Amino acid sequence: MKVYGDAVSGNCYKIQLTLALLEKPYQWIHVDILKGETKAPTFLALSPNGKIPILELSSGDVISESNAIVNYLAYSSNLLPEDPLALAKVQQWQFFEQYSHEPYIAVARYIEKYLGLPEDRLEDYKSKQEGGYRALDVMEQQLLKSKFLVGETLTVADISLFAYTHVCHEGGFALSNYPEIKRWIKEIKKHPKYTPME
Ligand SMILES: N[C@@H](CCC(=O)N[C@@H](CS)C(=O)NCC(=O)O)C(=O)O
Repeated sequence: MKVYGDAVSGNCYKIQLTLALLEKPYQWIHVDILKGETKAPTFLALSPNGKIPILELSSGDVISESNAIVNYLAYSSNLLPEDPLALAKVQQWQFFEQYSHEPYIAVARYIEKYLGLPEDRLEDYKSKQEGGYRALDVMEQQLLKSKFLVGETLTVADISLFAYTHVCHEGGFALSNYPEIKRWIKEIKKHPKYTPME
């Protein structure tokens, strides 16, 4: 398997963390988004949407969208529940991540960490704060009720949400008012096969 990604990207880190927890071997191919490598014709031939991460299987099949890749990798492991209700809850969190969390927290982090918070993106950066904190509030409420996002064991829902939440300070978000999220982050980091983001 080949993973095309950037180790600093949370979407790509979801794949690295899943592969580490499952102890699956893979080849990592670095793609530099700031150099426009996701828009190069060779990359677009693999993935027409021009975004990382992508997973290329030995069959030549290519999967894009981080959460779809994570679910493919976790298939028939204890990270992806079989029970339809638990599976729907996992997917509920993954769709939440893509629509209500990543567009705020990951984008603010991109503006700060990748772009160095340029003056002309400051308003955009600030506009992400409210939505980001709203997403953290939703997570905190759930984590008051259960050890992980879906019940008492780690699932891919946690991986999908952990990726950008544990580095949210890099986008200007503080976790001081979120004790349950801090507990959950510690819990995930304690996993014996945990691998940190670079
Ligand atoms: N929904 C996609 C988002 C992927 C995405 O936004 N990737 C960013 C890096 S984190 C990217 O490739 N940006 C470069 C570009 O758009 O050219 C996923 O979850 O995989």
